[in-house]
Amino acid sequence: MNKNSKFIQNLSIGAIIISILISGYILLKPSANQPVSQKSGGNGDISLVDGKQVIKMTVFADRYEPEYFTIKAGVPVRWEITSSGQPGCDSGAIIPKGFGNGTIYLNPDQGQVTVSEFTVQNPGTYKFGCPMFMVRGTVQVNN
Ligand SMILES: [Cu+2]
Repeated sequence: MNKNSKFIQNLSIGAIIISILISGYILLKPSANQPVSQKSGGNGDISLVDGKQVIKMTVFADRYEPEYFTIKAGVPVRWEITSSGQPGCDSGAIIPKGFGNGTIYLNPDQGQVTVSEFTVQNPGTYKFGCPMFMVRGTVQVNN
């Protein structure tokens, strides 16, 4: 093997490694881009207004943002759900499991806010999600 073909071989190996790195970056990017609040609990998004715990959440085609809330049991909750306008299975309805007032039907138009009010009496970890439960979120209810 002469010097030139070895150089071309090294170049091809380098190109393959770079493509692997780029595709890996593209594949992992969505999770790496999650706001810190989603990973650490998102409690900063909850404020107490007129004695109600206000949760603000936006529905995107593939996720809720934030997707994790911590609230207190026995204190009324006002859940303000904003539609991003992105089409998705989750843009039509939210199913709360074991809390709230049943299915929450959303107006999927961009900027529309749907409000659901309820009080959770029993502490625990509750899930909510789209009708197929592929897009999910969590409400942690503490004493
Ligand atoms: Cu779904």
